[in-house]
Amino acid sequence: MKTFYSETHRKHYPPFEVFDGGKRVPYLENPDRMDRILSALKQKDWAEFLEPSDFGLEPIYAVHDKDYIAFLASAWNEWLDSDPEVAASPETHAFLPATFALRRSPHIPSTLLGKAGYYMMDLSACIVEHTYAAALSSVNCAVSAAESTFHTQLSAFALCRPPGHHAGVDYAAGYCFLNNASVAANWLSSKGKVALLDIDYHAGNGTQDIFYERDDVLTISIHGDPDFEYPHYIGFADETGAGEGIGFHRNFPLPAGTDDPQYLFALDEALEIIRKFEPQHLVISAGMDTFDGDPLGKFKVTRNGFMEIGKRIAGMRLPAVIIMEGGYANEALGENIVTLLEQFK
Ligand code: SP5
Ligand code: ZN
Repeated sequence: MKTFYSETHRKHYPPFEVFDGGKRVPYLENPDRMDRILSALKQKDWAEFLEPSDFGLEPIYAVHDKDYIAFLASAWNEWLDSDPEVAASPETHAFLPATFALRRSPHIPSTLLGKAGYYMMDLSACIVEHTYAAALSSVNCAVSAAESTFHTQLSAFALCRPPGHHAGVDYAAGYCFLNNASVAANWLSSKGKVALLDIDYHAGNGTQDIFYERDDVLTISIHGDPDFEYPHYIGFADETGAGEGIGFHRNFPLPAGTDDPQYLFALDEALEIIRKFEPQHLVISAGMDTFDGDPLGKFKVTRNGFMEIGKRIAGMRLPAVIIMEGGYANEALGENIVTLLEQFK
């Protein structure tokens, strides 16, 4: 299976994030995640590693707001220039706002911190010096995998870091800056209908926002109920699309403690909806944080569960672009994603 991967992600490694209660903790979405996946994949003879191609900004602008991209590109340097304390020890800092926009008025402030509160949704999408470069290379992995899948009609893997599914048209959130899966799905949508299935533990709010009013890309997310879980304000069952897109988004919020049988029951319903839609291509937002023991998750999906999930999705017989999202139980992460991928080869 073609696996698109770039080393560019390494320099995006914020020194901390902020958890509930204002607690500063080491950044959970770390480069070690990729090392675990790489070493598990390298033990398999079916994984073929490829550098992504550079697709430039056009496929990104087709999904994201230009001013938001300009903010991402310049935020770190502007912050460095504005604060001597940051400039004195940049490696100990991460750029985060301390205020958040309600977005009730159309005004986007002209200043750096005003923009930060507008374009950043929480305290885990920290920006450091090379965040933008890493986000661009992550998107390029996703589009490269989409292009490969389109040309070969075989499933491909985009080993993306940073992840993407929490990033919306004009905002960063939850370790995500550019929505890799959405850029790939939108790129594929010019070739025919696309279904995007999000199996990360967290609701794919960014993806939901991006395609909410479209009927050519069906989006489905299976996740921890936002009533108790991040991202809290989106991902409920009654959000099913708007305008042309009514009926083309579905959420499956599941309770804490969800185990393999409960998960697979929801998955089967999601796959049935996808079958009826008759897409040309499938995009999978593959987060492994549903795993029993993930530090950010409350589900109990097992290694065997990932095998069955992979089997059932692969059983759709659709060329799939599999995009890496979350998953923070690093010691199990490599084997978990390999177990899922193996079902597609
Ligand atoms: C891509 C992805 O999986 N992003 C997830 C971002 C989640 N950020 C959550 C922050 C809230 C942390 N709550 C910590 C509970 C630890 N027991
Ligand atoms: Zn997640």
